[in-house]
Amino acid sequence: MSKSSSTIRTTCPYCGVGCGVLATPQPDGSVIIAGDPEHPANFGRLCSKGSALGETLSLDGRLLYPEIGGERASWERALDLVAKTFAETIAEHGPDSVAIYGSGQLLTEDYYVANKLMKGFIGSGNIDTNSRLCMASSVAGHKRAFGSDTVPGNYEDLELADLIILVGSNLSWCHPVLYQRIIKAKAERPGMRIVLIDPRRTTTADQADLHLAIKPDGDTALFVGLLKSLAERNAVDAEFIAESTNGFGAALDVARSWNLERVAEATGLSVRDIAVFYDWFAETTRTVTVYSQGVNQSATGTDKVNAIVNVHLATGRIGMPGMGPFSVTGQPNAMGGREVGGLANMLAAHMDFEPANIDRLRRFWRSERVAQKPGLKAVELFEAIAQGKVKALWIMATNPVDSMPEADKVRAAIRACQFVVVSDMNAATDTAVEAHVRLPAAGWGEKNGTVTNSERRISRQRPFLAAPGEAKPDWWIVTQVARRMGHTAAFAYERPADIFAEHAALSGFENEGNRDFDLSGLMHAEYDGLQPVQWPVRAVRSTARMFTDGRFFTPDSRARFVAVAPPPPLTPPPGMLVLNTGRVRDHWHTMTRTGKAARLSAHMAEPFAELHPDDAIEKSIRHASLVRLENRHGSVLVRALVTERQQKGSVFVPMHWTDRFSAQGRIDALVGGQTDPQSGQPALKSAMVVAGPALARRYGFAVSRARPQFAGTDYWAIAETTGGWRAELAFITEPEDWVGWARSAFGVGEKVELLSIADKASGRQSLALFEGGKLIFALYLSPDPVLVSRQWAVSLLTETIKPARRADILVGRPGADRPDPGPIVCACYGVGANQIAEAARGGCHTVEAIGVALKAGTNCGSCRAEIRGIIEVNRLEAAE
Ligand SMILES: Nc1nc2c(c(=O)[nH]1)N[C@H]1C(S)=C(S)[C@@H](COP(=O)(O)OP(=O)(O)OC[C@H]3O[C@@H](n4cnc5c(=O)[nH]c(N)nc54)[C@H](O)[C@@H]3O)O[C@H]1N2
Ligand SMILES: Nc1nc2c(c(=O)[nH]1)N[C@H]1C(S)=C(S)[C@@H](COP(=O)(O)OP(=O)(O)OC[C@H]3O[C@@H](n4cnc5c(=O)[nH]c(N)nc54)[C@H](O)[C@@H]3O)O[C@H]1N2
Ligand code: SF4
Ligand SMILES: [Mo]
Repeated sequence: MSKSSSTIRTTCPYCGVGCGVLATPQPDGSVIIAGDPEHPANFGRLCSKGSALGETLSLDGRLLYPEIGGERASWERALDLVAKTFAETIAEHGPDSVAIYGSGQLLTEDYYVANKLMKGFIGSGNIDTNSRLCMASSVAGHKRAFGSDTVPGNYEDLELADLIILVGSNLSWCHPVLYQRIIKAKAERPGMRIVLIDPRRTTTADQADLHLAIKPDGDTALFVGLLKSLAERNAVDAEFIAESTNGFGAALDVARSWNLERVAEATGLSVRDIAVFYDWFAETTRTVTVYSQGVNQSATGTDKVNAIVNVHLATGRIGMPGMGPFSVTGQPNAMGGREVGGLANMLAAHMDFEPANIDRLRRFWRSERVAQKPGLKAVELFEAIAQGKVKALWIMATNPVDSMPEADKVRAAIRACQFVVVSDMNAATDTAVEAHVRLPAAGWGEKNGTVTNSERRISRQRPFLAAPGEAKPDWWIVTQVARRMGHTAAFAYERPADIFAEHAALSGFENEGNRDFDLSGLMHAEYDGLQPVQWPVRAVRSTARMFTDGRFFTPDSRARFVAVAPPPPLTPPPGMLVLNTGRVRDHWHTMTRTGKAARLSAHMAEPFAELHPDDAIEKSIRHASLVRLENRHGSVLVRALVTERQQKGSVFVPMHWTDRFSAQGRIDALVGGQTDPQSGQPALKSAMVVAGPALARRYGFAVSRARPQFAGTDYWAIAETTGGWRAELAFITEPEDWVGWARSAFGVGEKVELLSIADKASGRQSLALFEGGKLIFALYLSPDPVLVSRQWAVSLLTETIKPARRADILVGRPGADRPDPGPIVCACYGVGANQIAEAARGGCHTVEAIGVALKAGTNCGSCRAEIRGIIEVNRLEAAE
């Protein structure tokens, strides 16, 4: 797309890759979205989620006005109430009786003022963020090793590397544009190798030269064993160790007993595979180790981080092109949050809670109330709320009722809390519906500020839409409350640029190069036109790589080895499975935005549990039937997906489904509150659960024009489609009257007659309503999972239907001229699995050939790994 005069340069609000986006509003209110060819994170590429951003901007479900107790209120009243209640609570019970729970989806300017209010002027450390669930172990690991929370490298290093090790990262789905950059570099330099370390065979494995399907939490053992192996074969950089580090001996002492056999036992990997990995690492100088939630979200996450960093320090592979440990961040502004002190144990500008730093802030902010000690970390915070110790809570841009461990307890704690404020774009998230005060936040496209991506690059998010209703940006809301609490001068900002200038000034304040985070070169930068830039930026120059001189931010400037000992293996109690949780390609977290885009919802339309075939047989769980997962914390009901990709003994469930989209799909209801002792990050990937079949008497599938209501139905999952909704259903107990059930589910009055057919022999039954040429709803019921083509049924909602077709529709039979495209694989062009399989059988044996034939995979490219998988299977079938 060419850039027109109304095109705005902004940044994608999803993952930490931080892609530049060109947004061009159209006269009809729609917005054309394209990748920014000049942005150094993506050079014009976007993934499926980024490409579909224009489809998530509708006002459906938006919170448009402030509300108190569910009633519309003026901003004046709502802000007064929040300020007054916070002030009174603090006056009566002290500053630690209040808290803010924020998010890596706030912009840096929003985050800066929230932190300043809590730590600088309320005087409590009680501001924590969903980054505690996300990056806290990386932060703790960085600080132990480097003395600062510094990501050393940049994206270019991934293209320059000869060996890329992906640990606990499903990069192809979670950081797709970065993944594509790697795959392109590998295509150009086939000598480049990729190793994936993940218990599951994800689509990221498809391009890996070696996939190590490690036992859950086996990572520390694997990297400790690697340290020993490197030392033994003299593959360490003795000079770097001597000049630039401390603690090598102690780390090696712990590692000595970890020979290949012991590592094999702890990781479940073969000695041969481990040896290949160790050989590759030893012989490849240009090595980058990328890690993500399979590392961080663990009870031993910080140790995993340091086990990884140790091998990079031992080989001196840090701070150089194509080398380094690389924690890729999840949220668009996970890094920005860390920079402003969004974590309860950090102060602003990457400063720790040390007396000199507290005093520096006191002087800089001119406040005598700066918090003296760290506040409560997320899991502790919600415990303190449950215990009534924290009495007023303000939640911003996060949905803890779905995303926190022990999610049912978190919901109960929020319900029991005396005063809960939620700032969100949406009115009815599972968290917002529990709030006393709801504040309408401006969202992406409306907000103005900065974010920092995984490679320390600060980019602007610029507005191109007016905020709807009375929605306001988060920085404004916080500033207004702060002023009403009496802090007028300290929060006199008029615009985000004022906040950014102060943030940059603080980072440079008394910073003689002894603190990593320094934006002093941007203090007077022209904010509106700010180009993407990597920090530190001292005296104008930006810094592409850190630690290039072998100096670190510890008191003696040396990096530290941490003597980490592998934990005992994670063994589920008899009869239980390890619950692994994470993401799917086309949804973002609790789906408040991606759930609005039909093409994103088409990729995976219901919550599921991936099980290994052996576990499925043992537990009598059939593919596509229902499975109940439970433990003492809670229970979920999801679809069974039996697959060899899953490791035996564990089950994978996505984190995305909430009470808005499913009957019983909130997976965090089952995750316990165990945390890493260093970082306080919860172990979100290793709960223990019992899995068993849930015997559905009847399964259903429906499409409908209006959003259906299934309250009381055992299993339902709904997804938005073009023209309406689709729903998967299952009934453990059946309603007595199907017609009555359908009327209430689809909102059809008594007087309207429904079409219906039933086949006694097969037990199949369908109900439908047509109005003129329109299908209002169609419901298919069957004793077995319903086989009707989903794509076909969905397409009926946008077609004009002649009366003659009604009978075929009732039986669920596409016309002979309408082959079933199958589940959508390519979200951009709506190409289904059956179409790709057909083309593969017909001779398209490469992803490129499929692209020429069907266009699939030719836009964002996020589906290319899946296309490759389908080609493989069908080539084999064709050959048989
Ligand atoms: N499509 C999509 N992309 C996203 C997001 C999204 O919601 N949707 N969210 C963003 C955010 S905030 C984040 S934090 C990132 C997360 O990005 P990732 O960390 O890549 O994603 P996850 O799926 O959470 O987990 C990654 C992998 O860790 C593996 N794993 C589990 N246990 C272990 C273990 O013990 N060891 C190892 N080595 N691996 C293990 C899981 O099997 C999983 O495949 O994604 C970002 N990008
Ligand atoms: N079991 C399990 N649980 C997990 C994870 C896992 O892998 N497994 N991953 C964890 C991780 S890494 C993360 S990051 C969290 C994510 O979990 P959450 O942060 O809870 O998920 P989101 O859906 O991103 O919530 C963001 C909310 O902010 C709103 N919002 C969007 N933009 C704005 C804005 O500009 N201002 C305001 N005020 N609101 C806005 C959205 O509508 C939405 O309600 O989940 C964590 N929980
Ligand atoms: S990779 Fe996709 S989700 Fe992540 S920033 Fe880029 S376009 Fe957005
Ligand atoms: Mo995250």
